[in-house]
Amino acid sequence: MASALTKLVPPKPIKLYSCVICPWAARTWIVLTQANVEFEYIEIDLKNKPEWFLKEVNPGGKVPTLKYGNDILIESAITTEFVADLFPEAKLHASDPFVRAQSRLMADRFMENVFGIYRETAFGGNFGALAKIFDAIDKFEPYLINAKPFFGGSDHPLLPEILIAPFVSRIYMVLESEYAAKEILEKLSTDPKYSYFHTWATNLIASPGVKGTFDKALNMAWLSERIASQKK
Ligand SMILES: N[C@@H](CCC(=O)N[C@@H](CS)C(=O)NCC(=O)O)C(=O)O
Repeated sequence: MASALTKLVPPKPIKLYSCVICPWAARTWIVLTQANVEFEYIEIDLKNKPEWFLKEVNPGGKVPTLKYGNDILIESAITTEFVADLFPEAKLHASDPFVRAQSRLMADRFMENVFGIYRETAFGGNFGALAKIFDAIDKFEPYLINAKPFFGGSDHPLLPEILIAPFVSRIYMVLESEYAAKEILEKLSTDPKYSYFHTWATNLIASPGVKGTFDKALNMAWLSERIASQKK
């Protein structure tokens, strides 16, 4: 991983158009932060998108949008991989091709099994869906290989872990909130069956790139507002 003191300077200036409550944008924000890249962060109000953003940056209007020199890149999986490829010294890909393939499989399985639970709670207001987390972990955990503390024994999260990190932090945020049945987090944190997943997830949430880009209070306020508007 890059030294905390030395910023990685990209060949062309990088601007990240993002929004603090967007988990997709968080992927790119995390990778830039973790790799200690020099970049400019621009917050976009998605409820009131600036005209200049739509006209001059991204007519599609979505975040993340990454500007590299004069070129525009979109789609979080692509912008995130671009940063990892631009800075090989940040070691965001596993060096062993098999480990790299497995880590991608792990992220795919996570998105297939765990992402839906986040969507049901944050967008559907169905907090009962959180009980499905245990079955989802059973399906995803076999691919979480040698996560000590991160995939393949890495001392920092690898790209596939960064892709899922925004959802891990948000699911834990919901589990810690008044909306979730308390027993779920209690079981996750005390039952030995889930200790491998829970330790990995806790380490991921605490890793500097993830922690430094996740404003829990703001995200919680967004969620509460959403739930309140659904009740109206
Ligand atoms: N598939 C896109 C999804 C990005 C996305 O949906 N971003 C949302 C915010 S979380 C957005 O920009 N919404 C504004 C809009 O759709 O107009 C990615 O991975 O980058």
